[in-house]
Amino acid sequence: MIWNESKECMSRDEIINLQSARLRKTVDRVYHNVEFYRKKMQKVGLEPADIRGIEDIKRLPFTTKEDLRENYPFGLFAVPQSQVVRLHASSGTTGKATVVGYTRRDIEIWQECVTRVLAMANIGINDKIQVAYGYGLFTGGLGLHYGAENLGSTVIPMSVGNTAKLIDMMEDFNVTAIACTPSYLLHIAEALEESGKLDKISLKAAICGAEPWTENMRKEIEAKLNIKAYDIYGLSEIIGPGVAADCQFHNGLHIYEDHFIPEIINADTLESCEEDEVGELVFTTITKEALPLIRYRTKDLTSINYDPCECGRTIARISRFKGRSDDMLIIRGVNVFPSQVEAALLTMGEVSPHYMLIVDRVNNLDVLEVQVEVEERFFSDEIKKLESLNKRIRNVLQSALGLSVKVKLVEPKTIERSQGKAKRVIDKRKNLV
Ligand code: DLL
Repeated sequence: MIWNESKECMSRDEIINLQSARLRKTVDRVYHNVEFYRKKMQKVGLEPADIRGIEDIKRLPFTTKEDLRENYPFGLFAVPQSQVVRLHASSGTTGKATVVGYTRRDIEIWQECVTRVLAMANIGINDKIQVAYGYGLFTGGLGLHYGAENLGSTVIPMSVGNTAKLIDMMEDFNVTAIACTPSYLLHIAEALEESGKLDKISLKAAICGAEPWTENMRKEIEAKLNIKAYDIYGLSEIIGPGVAADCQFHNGLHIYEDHFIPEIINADTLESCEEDEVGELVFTTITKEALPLIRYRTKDLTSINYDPCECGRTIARISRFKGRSDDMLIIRGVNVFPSQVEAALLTMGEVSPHYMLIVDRVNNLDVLEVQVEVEERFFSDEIKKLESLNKRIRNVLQSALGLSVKVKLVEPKTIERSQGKAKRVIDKRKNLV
């Protein structure tokens, strides 16, 4: 039995009718409550009544992260502060932090979305789940926490920072599920192996997200830990984790279309993409009260498909993320995403999923060096074996990227482990003038 069949298995007509009604309400509310939207709509001669349904969504102007920054902290809020029960904020590493707010109803909706994600991963009241996303302004910790509590699972609010303790509790409490970034889960897997506790744990499922990861990485994690790993997507601006997630068929991430209308656009022309064509994901929130967002450009690159899934859900699916448009590296004119490197590396049995991309400019030429961790034994073997592995990796990467790269094989544990979002790229060109 699917946990919320009535919301996830509607016919396309029912979805469109529901989205249209909610969109009309949202547009009306932002027009009357948020000066920013009123001015933007007036500029293009739009009134709320012009938006009759989702067929008119394309007439509405886009919203961007810059708009949120320019209206920092609360300029885009659509309710008075007295109705805001919680604030979260992005880290602001690339500029001023973006602040997001929630009414009590928003929190309930967010909670329900995360609950649906967990139910989709077959997690229930008999599960004990360690939430090992950061707690605090980041939406990962509290987002997963309340979703799991709402579902009725037993929540262990680990946060990040103490892997040894996490492992002890995993063993002592018979933890059955964990929510954390995929890179942190790899680190946990490594630590479990080292401590000899890998076969003493009862873990069966992981809910991983907050950063791009490939299908190969998902399978690698499943094999290492003998568990099922699921992909959860979300972003603070839209609500936090729980905007979309995959089911047991791992055939794309189901979007909760009763709350968020997705669009895929060509980032250059801003025109809509065809079904299954990769472009930038855009969301309009249709139930959020405190911070409704109209056609918010996520910068995340994916494609959309409307065919019903094998699991029975009819809500649209987005494909695994290729990355973010601002993560794309241009190396000697070739577009490279870190996810392509990861996918290619993990097709080879002998390399670990720990890698780093270092981009530099030498004699006016871009150079991409890929550092990859390989097992200790390669370093103790004769040098020939190391050279031959290096060559094989170079060839695999060259055919995957269409670009020649330098490969540096490094010893286990050389590449920094992350407990939150992994940093996989060092672009030294940014420091050049
Ligand atoms: O990362 C919310 C979250 C927490 C999602 C826990 C999943 C689990 P932000 O910090 O605002 O929010 O970052 C959002 O992270 O636009 C994507 O670029 C990236 N991202 C999130 N989930 C995935 C995923 C949280 N499953 C940004 N796959 C997004 C790929 C992801 N990228």
